[in-house]
Amino acid sequence: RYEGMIFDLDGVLTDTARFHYAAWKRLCEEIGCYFDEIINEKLKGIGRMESLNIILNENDIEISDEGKQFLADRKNLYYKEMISKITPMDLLPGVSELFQRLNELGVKKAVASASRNACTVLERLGIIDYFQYIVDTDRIKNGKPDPEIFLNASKGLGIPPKKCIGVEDSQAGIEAIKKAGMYAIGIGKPDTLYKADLVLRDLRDTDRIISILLP
Ligand code: G16
Ligand code: MG
Repeated sequence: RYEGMIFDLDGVLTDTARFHYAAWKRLCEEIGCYFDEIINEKLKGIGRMESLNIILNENDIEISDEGKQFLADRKNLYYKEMISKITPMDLLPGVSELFQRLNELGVKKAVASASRNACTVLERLGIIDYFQYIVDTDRIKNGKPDPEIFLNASKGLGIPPKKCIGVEDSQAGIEAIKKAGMYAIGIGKPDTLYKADLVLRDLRDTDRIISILLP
């Protein structure tokens, strides 16, 4: 049986993925950059500065480090404005029920998000106390698809990777979970998350998830 579940935040527990998209879109419109859903897919689970680098690369734009910092800060300002309105109503379907079941079963939970805004979002959602461990992104040297963030979470929970299930909505995240040696549940579409062991539309099918946890 599995003893721990490690959750990504954006796109798994709440739909902040659309806020990241909207914030980048707004920035790109201001600076005359092209940005679409296809580029956005590559940014999921990827850190802020690396995301900006991907956008600038796609547009063949080169700018100074100070310029990049300015743009990344600006995007974050837009993003923070958007997440300031989050409430517990913004939890994605199935999350509350799943957490309750996991608590009853004594399954430990952690958050492995690349976002520096993760704690703010978890607090606004009212779920921060559900987690035994939240990865501090500042301590992670290599972002997803490197397994470091998930290995850190398993260590933080005190549960070996083999006994953990990781849940992700991004390609980079699924790759990270698999490299960490965990069972991977993808949230989204099977064609983009084909590396996952199981792909679900959301976390609503609690019975299915429990049957994997406790075979
Ligand atoms: C999230 C998002 C990414 C975002 C990153 C950094 O990762 O998926 O799109 O670029 O966090 O966020 P911030 O700019 O708030 O530090 P995850 O791992 O939660 O999906
Ligand atoms: Mg995500």
